[in-house]
Amino acid sequence: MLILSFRFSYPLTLQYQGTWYAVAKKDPVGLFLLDNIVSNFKVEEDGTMTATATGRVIILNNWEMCANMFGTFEDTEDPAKFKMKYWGAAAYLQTGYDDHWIIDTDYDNYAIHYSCRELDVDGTCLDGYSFIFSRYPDGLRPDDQRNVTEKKQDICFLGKYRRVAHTGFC
Ligand code: ODT
Repeated sequence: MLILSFRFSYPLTLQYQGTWYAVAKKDPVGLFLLDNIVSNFKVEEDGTMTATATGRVIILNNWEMCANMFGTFEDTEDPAKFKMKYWGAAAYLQTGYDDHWIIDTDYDNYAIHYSCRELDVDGTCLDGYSFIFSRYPDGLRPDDQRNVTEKKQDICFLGKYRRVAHTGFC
């Protein structure tokens, strides 16, 4: 069962701005971003949050490239839960409208993102993805690692993550 508790209050987004490096990822069905994934969050003048993301993808029959992606976020009643509309710089890249939940962050070191695209009849997640973000490309501090492991368990994704490499490809 998925039980989440959020400890954020407005404005989550201001401190969340800036660069985040994906260091681990639980893939959804139809995996898209492979590695070298870097996101940059920004709060616009009207207060809405936007983000860009780059990452290595393989599309169109084995064509390897860096995808440049853009996203806009809609607030919900929960300050840590957003809806994310996203699209690519080119028409052949993915588009979508996903949940974008921030499970936990300390703003300065780590953030845990979660999105369930499809729920099973029992309320568990049938198809979802999650990113573990760090402010540093080489990973999480040991103190944060412990906390992140606990949260992976809370969202029932423990053991389902793979490491995301940063090789300089993008
Ligand atoms: O890579 C996958 O398998 C699925 C995820 C694709 C979503 C890519 C959308 C990027 C849009 C702009 C940046 C947003 C940053 C979001 C951070 C985490 C969730 C993608």
